[in-house]
Amino acid sequence: MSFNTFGLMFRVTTFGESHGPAIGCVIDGCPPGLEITPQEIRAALERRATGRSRHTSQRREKDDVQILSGWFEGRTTGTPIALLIENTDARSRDYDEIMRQFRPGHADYTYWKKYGMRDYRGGGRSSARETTMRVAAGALARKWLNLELGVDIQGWLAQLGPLRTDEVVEWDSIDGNPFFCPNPGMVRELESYMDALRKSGDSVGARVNVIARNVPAGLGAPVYGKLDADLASAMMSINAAKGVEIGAGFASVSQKGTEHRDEMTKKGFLSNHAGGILGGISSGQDIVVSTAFKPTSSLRLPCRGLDVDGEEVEIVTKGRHDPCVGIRATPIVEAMMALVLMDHVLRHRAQNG
Ligand code: EPS
Repeated sequence: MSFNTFGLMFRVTTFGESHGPAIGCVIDGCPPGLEITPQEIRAALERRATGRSRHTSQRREKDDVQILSGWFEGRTTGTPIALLIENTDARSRDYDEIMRQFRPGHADYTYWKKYGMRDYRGGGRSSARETTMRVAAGALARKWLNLELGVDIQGWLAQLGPLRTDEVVEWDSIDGNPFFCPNPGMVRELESYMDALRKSGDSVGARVNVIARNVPAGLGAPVYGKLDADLASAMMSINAAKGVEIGAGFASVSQKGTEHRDEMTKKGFLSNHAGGILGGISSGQDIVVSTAFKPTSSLRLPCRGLDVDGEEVEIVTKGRHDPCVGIRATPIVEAMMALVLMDHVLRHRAQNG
């Protein structure tokens, strides 16, 4: 049981480590005939890449994706699609000093406990690098969903540390700044906050939201295949994710039933506290998911920790780390939304025709 595969009908298996020779994925179950080019996948990857601004990791990867199979004359063939990206800018010596140490707040410790060994270079598969192939696979799902059903998926930064960033939402501005911030009036404040944070050597968490529009009603199954459960699982599977809310989420706790219920009229629902999902099945309303990302645990500020012999050591992490991994998470949550919806559309068709 190794669990590197995601989805039932649109199945994505990812492989590779941050500092290994390459990362890749195999997508099985993609419908034939989808027109897609490597350039389209590269464009999706570019939005997630490191080094796009001074506010993210300065590692420079080209993410030059190759399509190795399942694609002929510009279209998917229905056979397994293999995608591969070579790692070209890993600097493994940065990790020499923590080879035998566990960074507090990092998966170093639990990987060691589980496997009795770990690829300490760049965190191996616990690295944000692993999310690259989710975005690559997500590009196919997203395109298919849009062409087939008109589904439109958009993510945004909702909060960075203490700064709420979506009190004003201008959809067209999201891709025009390095934070995926929908409020152009907040960008300067975000820049100053991040510049000071980077200087201090610390890191911070973030909240990233995603909305899917034009999702047909009826996706998801009543009990064990709930659409919201699968979305929550998908978002929680992103490295550094610590919480997921669907619709009103934890705000539902303090709501009254009269407030939470989304009243229905001939013109449609009057609100969307359900986040587009009722009883695990899509209602046809927008699907809204919010994901919390923890602060990056790889810090140059010294802290107390243990080594593999159980000895107390002072830990300092070198490397080119993101001071806020949530800044790059918007394309990742969009990809996970696309992958889950695609899988559920195919599941729905398999049962209901
Ligand atoms: C990461 C640490 C940095 C990031 C990396 C995620 O890499 P390195 O191990 O080389 O210092 O650059 O992100 C990517 C390479 C990427 O493509 O997302 C980490 O510890 O998660």
